[in-house]
Amino acid sequence: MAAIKLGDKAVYQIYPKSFQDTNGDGIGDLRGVIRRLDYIKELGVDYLWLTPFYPSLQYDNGYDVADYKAIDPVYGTMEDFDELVAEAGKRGMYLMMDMVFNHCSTKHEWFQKALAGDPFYRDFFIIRKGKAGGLPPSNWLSKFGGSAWGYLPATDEYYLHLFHVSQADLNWENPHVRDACCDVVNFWIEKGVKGFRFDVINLISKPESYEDDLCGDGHKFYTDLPKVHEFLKELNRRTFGRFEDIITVGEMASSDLENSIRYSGRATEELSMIFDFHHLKIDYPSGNKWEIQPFRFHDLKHNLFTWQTEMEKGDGWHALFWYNHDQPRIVSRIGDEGKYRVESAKMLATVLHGLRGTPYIYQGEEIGMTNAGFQDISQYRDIETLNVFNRLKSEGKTDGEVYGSLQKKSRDNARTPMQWDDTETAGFTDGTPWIEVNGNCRQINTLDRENPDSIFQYYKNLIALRKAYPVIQEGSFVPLLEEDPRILAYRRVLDGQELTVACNFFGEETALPQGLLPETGRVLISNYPQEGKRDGLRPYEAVMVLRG
Ligand code: TEU
Ligand code: CA
Repeated sequence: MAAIKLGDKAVYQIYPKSFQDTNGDGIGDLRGVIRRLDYIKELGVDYLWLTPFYPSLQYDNGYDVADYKAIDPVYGTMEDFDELVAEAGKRGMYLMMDMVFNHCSTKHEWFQKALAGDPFYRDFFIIRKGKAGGLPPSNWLSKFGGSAWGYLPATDEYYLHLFHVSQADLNWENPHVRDACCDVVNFWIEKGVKGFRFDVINLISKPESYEDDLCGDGHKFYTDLPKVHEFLKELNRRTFGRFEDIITVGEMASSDLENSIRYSGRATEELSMIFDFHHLKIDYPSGNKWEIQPFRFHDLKHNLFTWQTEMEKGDGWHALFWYNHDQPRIVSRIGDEGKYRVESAKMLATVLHGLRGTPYIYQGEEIGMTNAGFQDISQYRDIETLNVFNRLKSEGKTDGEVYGSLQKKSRDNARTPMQWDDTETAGFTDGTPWIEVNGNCRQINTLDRENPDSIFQYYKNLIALRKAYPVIQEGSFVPLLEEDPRILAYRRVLDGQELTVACNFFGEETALPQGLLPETGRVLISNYPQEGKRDGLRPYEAVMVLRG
């Protein structure tokens, strides 16, 4: 298993389609990433996770992979890729590839051969007869709406697709599927890739029989099945686990603590770390993502505290993140995208970067980018959003309700182009961007990053602090002020050193309990000038103090 240290690393996530276009077709490309490597390097990160740029029909923006070992011409060539690896390497940064192994595109040759009747490839997928009365094998729902079973008229059968109808689930019980996936990972390792992110990897094991879910969408039948651990151990042993310097992260959809600890524990030889999403479900407590609810501070705090404490006890390891290409921008979601945008962006960064785990920064987070603010369905691109729009409309929701929800929840919120400068297309493209640029690029862009008060400098400083202080890398987590309605505070402790983090999550000043911040401590970072005595926290104030 990789013996590589995780606590001093940071990862930058790139959504290539929206990062930097270099040929004027309005779509970001690999040469665009190469062009911006110096910018990324300035931040001080170690790894670049790029979401999929393999050949794909782009129904799900590349998560419908049609060939795992090639580059989609829209993004560039294999030579561009090799150059990217080499250029990143010169700057001390490594690539993390996105491996989408729960499903592949129905245009992938495996599925095409299965459709043509090849029994070898048929067994790569989960194909079943329907139930009497023209019903699919079970009532499970796809994550993007509708049945999770796609109909195959030629044979009157169904194939499982937990996501879009163009994404057919792979049959991990079949050893040839596992061989093929190992082969893909080894292919990219040979190209110099040093990191892997495994898409919805806790869903790869499916039950022996397909029963109806009488009280849900079916996810309890395929989430965290015991065999996932076996499959991951095998993948580890046959691919990345043979090397000391490769890191891995599993995207865990609704995984529980016990399984998360096993996926990421050092002793279990599965993955280096996991993304869990429990801290982001705090604004749809009833489980319906599209319902508008204010975020519940107490739930957020309780969630972070429980997972930090329990993961440490079990020796699991977290990938720390506020959002990614599937989630709204965090400053719009639980910060303040208006008056206190800068303060709240820095505050949220402080909370996250002080925690135990490896921090991930999503492109644009380091300049405090906000939600898209799209007002019309023609501006949206995401398949999930388009499906939900139709569903909500057919349920009789008003335009106000539907757009209210999309503007807060759509995945497109995080997918608008990176805001490099204050021009009309934000420096992203010379052509027409595939998705509209947020008009606030006039004010929010990378041009002010030299300013010592910029959000960019703040992120840079947080990453540098992590690299400098073992207490941030390895310290034990101690929750503080569990019941305080406005402040999130915790301590990290290591070898007599004590790091205290205290953050005000709201736009009003709040009292700070006496003695919480050590009087003798040194302020490592804060989003406000620190002088005089501390008896309160200003709006969205964050402070990190070290003692010892
Ligand atoms: O996401 C998996 C996932 O469960 C989500 O975060 C998903 O966006 C959500 O369920 C929709 O409500 C991963 C990828 O990150 C995502 O972009 C892909 O669409 C998905 O897998 C399928 O490959
Ligand atoms: Ca392009």
